[in-house]
Amino acid sequence: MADEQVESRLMTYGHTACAGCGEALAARTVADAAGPDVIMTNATGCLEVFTTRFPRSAWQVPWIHSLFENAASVASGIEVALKALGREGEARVIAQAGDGGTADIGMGALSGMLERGHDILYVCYDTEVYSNTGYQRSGLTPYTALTTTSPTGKMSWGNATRKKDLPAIVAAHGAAYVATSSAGYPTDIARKVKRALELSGPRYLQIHCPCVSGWGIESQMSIRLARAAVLSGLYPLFEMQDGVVTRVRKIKKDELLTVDEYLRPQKRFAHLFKYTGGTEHIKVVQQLADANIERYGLLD
Ligand SMILES: Cc1ncc(C[n+]2csc(CCOP(=O)(O)OP(=O)(O)O)c2C)c(N)n1
Repeated sequence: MADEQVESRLMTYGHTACAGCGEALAARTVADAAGPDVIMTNATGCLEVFTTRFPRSAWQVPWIHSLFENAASVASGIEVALKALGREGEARVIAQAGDGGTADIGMGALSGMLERGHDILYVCYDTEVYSNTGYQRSGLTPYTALTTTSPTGKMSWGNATRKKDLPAIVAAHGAAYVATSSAGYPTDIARKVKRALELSGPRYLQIHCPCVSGWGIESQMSIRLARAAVLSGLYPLFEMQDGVVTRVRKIKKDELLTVDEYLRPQKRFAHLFKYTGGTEHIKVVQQLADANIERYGLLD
């Protein structure tokens, strides 16, 4: 990373995230890349809780939390208020939420924001689970992951559904810019935030963020696993403008990993390696990764 981004200026010390939290790393990268002339809204969730434990705040920019479901609506109100006051040149508006706040309960508010064409960058920190309330599944929880509401057992191999293709859903609204990124690649996050802020209209950035306690991993594994998701094809990194994929992060042949290497170190996938029949489910996950590699042309 560039030197000036090593020391975070805009989301600073004083927060209470777990060691190795992907969301904290991603959020401070977003804040520093965006710069000080922003107003941020935040849905209820880990990021809100760990950055603003009363009486402290880790945010050095104007920041507001209201409810779990309405980060996009509050941001919409701020954006039109700035326009009404003739002050839209003074600050860009960024809405932030977790995957539950985005793909589930905040989906309607996000859809409205996109439909009305607000000039907002919406950032979804995708921990693939409701981290803040004890690891319930969300619409972005991957196939077979163990969560407290998709338990494993004789009748269940964990989460039975696949990840909702939210970037495609957002793009179908006619969003100006849609991108995915990963806490494993902070320079990629920073570049995409800057690119998004050069554009106007509704923009969406979804960042894959390891959750140490929710995924059952060691803190020091966080970045390595975020990268393994990308390098196996399970979490493709791409950019779309006006509905068309304009750029992907290619996987070099010698970087390519099997999904095994991503799944195995995580307790939420331990059942796949422990019980007879797990191999069949790992094959399905590998097929999902292969389909991404094909769809986005990820291999060099
Ligand atoms: C209407 C409403 N329902 C439920 C909650 C409880 N709640 C607060 S945060 C949260 C989960 C947040 O998960 P996510 O959006 O994925 O963010 P994360 O904590 O993973 O960053 C839930 C269920 C709430 N605050 N408001």
